[in-house]
Amino acid sequence: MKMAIAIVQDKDAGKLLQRLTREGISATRLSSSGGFLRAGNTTLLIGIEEDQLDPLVEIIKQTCRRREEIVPQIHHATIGPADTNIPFPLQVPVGGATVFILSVDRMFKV
Ligand code: 2BA
Repeated sequence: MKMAIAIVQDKDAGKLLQRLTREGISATRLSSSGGFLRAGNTTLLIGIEEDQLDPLVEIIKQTCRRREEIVPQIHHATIGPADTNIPFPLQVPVGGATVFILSVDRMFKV
């Protein structure tokens, strides 16, 4: 058995979970946030048999989109008549999904 940890954008999480449920793939949804943007995202824990991995990857590819996020930055300018803080936007690509696949030694339910 494998454990897929998929970090996806909140905007894609609903559609992805819907597809997984339809395909009979169980997942647990965790609210998370990225260390860089400090914005909310969704982490899915997906316990899955190895032969289901390829269909899982295909579903993730079909449902998670790459987007550009605009992050406001403050630039501290020291030129000009006085020190000035000038806001300027930084464009950061996010997604489609960051996925880790781990081997599971044992899984049980009681
Ligand atoms: P964040 O950490 O908020 O990162 C959002 C996006 O910012 C990243 O998109 C990447 O394009 C950019 N970014 C991240 N760290 C950067 C840095 N040090 N310098 C410049 N740009 C940086 P993605 O790569 O698509 O990542 C989306 C989210 O997936 C991340 O949100 C984080 O929550 C997670 N993630 C990505 N790589 C990871 C890793 N190696 N381990 C754990 N979580 C990861």
